[in-house]
Amino acid sequence: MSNSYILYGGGITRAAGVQMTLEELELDYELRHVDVRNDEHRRAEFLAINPAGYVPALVTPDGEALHEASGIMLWLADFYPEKGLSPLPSDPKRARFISKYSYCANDILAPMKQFYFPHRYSTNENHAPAIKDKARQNSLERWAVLDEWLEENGPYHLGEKFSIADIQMANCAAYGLDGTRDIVNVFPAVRRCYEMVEARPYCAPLLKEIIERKGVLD
Ligand SMILES: N[C@@H](CCC(=O)N[C@@H](CS)C(=O)NCC(=O)O)C(=O)O
Repeated sequence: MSNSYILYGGGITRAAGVQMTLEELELDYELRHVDVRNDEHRRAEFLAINPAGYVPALVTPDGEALHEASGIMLWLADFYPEKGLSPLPSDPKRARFISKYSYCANDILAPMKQFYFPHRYSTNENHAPAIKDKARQNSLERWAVLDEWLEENGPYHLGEKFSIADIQMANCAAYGLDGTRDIVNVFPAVRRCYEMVEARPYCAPLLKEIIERKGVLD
């Protein structure tokens, strides 16, 4: 059995948020690339680790296989409380943290996924352009809500305190919609938070990689 974590992902996927969390926690891990463009996530070998057939998946040193990026990040942050990447349940900031963290995992991500994969949301391929347009509009509306909130409560989701909520948000913002800057260029408080994450030595290279490779999935 491995003494370190094994992260399945790589490329510009949600695995980057988990990887940034592992880096910030200074944990040993091995990154195993799963090439979703070549359907490696549908192979039996990977489905044995995550039957849902998505990256990321994380195998813990105890051999437990976890999936769902936001759940994995939250578990890691809570499991290593000394690093302070999430407020503990007894901390008054936990309520705000969970609320905003869930907003990004659910409401921000859902329309972005519809935007990237519009053909998955109708049996009629002619619908794809309209689905994409509406998803863009929905996405911008949801980012606007977060932007307003960060404007009042930022720069990080927890004010002056960095957390995995910022990692998750930066990971989404880096993808952008049509281009890699079309979220951060529109929303100033999102941009401020994003740039603070981008300035962190452990997060910087992974965000840079997303931006450089973004074109691959477009
Ligand atoms: N709910 C999952 C979704 C993960 C997900 O959508 N992963 C993408 C890469 S970012 C994937 O594996 N896509 C392959 C596919 O959709 O076939 C999570 O948040 O971890």
